[in-house]
Amino acid sequence: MRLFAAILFSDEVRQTLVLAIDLLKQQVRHGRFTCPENLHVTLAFIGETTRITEAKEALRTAVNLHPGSFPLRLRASGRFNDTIWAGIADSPELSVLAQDIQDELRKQGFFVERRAFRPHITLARRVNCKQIQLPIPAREINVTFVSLVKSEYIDHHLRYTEIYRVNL
Ligand code: 2AM
Repeated sequence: MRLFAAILFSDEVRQTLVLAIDLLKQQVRHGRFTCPENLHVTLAFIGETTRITEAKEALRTAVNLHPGSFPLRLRASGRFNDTIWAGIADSPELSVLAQDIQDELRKQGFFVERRAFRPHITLARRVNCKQIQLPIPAREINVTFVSLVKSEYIDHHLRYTEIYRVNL
């Protein structure tokens, strides 16, 4: 299955992001908007694998290196080409957590790309608009767990399912 490690959100945080997506929908003609249950921050992309036990072990080991839950703050929106995202304010805890998860996955033999970690929450892809005005409330998120998430296409829709969770 196709897997990634991520931070998932409470209904309240998702609601804030859904309001931003609604605002975005008013400004663009086309786009593939992230559905509320799929909103997340990717910490490490694992890709196609059958080695689920090892992926869980890597997540557990990395999380055990950390002192506990920590706050994140939503930040202004931005874009990579035609992808629109909500930003995350700089967080040493988040960067170290993502790095440790990636390192533990590598120790377990997974290939994880060494690209710079730029935490974001994808709100929409394939958006055809030059300028967007998308304020994001600077709300705080308390991160209390990390998830292993399965990604699949069902009836042409992207579905993410949490298959494992480790509390911080
Ligand atoms: P995103 O975090 O920018 O939205 C599941 O596919 C998640 O992993 C998506 O959230 C996606 O991007 C991210 N992802 C997909 N392919 C990736 C890759 N090759 N490297 C890093 N992240 C990837």
